[in-house]
Amino acid sequence: MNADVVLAAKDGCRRSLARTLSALENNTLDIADALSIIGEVNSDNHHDSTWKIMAITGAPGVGKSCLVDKIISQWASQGKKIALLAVDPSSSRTGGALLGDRVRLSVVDDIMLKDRVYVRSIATRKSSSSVPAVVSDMAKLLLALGWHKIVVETVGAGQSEVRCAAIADIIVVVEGPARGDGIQAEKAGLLELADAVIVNKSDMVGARKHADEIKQSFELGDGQIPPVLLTSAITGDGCQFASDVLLTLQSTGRSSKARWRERLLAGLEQRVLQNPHLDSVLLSLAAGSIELEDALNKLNN
Ligand SMILES: Nc1nc2c(ncn2[C@@H]2O[C@H](COP(=O)(O)OP(=O)(O)OP(=O)(O)O)[C@@H](O)[C@H]2O)c(=O)[nH]1
Ligand SMILES: [Mg+2]
Repeated sequence: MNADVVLAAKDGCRRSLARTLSALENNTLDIADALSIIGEVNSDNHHDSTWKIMAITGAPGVGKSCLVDKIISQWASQGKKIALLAVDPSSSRTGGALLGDRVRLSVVDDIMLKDRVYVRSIATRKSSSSVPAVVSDMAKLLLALGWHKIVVETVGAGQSEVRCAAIADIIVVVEGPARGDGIQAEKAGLLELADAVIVNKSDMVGARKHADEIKQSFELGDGQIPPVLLTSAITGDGCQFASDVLLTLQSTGRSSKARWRERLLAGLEQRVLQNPHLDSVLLSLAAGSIELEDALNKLNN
């Protein structure tokens, strides 16, 4: 990749930014090289001791995108520059994004705010890197380019998506109202990672009850209990309060061990995927000439 494109991205050219991020996604640009091209940027990030990368995750359709739209608008109107990385659950079988009909964020059409907001979808099915590694590299690049806060929206279903959340400094889990079949995030293993929980769709019946159930579930465990907030991304109820709470949210001690476990596993996966012998080891496994244990030994160095 041409260094001029990276430098143009640094100068604020959105098209060059998109190309630079694509190059990270396609493995034609290494994050270390990108950072050295950019050099030290003059940003006020150094004075901000709160989180840099926040993940918003939760079951499909709970209203993550609508909520992100509201929250980003609040922060952008306070002068923050926010980049949203929306991880598209893509299928390697169909080769396409499953959710083609993502909601369009109103904040990107807001004349006053759009210069402070950048939105990028990530469908990394073509990449030889693991998805969390790509998301993490993109977030690092955007921070180096002077974006203040990176928000990663990822569906909290499936291991790879959960690991995308684990690259963040703080994780916000979104739930919908009670459906009578328990806490969705708990089933997906997300609650242990949560630094805050938002029960969205508070305009619908069962939201308050569900928030109480989640609080009770936290009280049964040990460690610091994260805030459990109610919002309606449609009416706007609770969104201002949620934005304020999230902006200064600290990671809880109880979530950090779970987060490091996911990061560790993602790192091991990345190491295997980038091993130059992967292809030949897979062929040997398929031919039955080596055992799984041998393959693991070959790849794990
Ligand atoms: N009643 C009500 N509907 C909502 C609320 N927030 C979102 N919705 C609706 O829920 C649907 C899904 O919203 P999205 O924001 O796309 O949900 P999401 O969690 O981002 O969905 P995926 O990205 O597909 O997982 C849309 O039809 C929204 O209009 C809310 O607070 N109340
Ligand atoms: Mg969404």
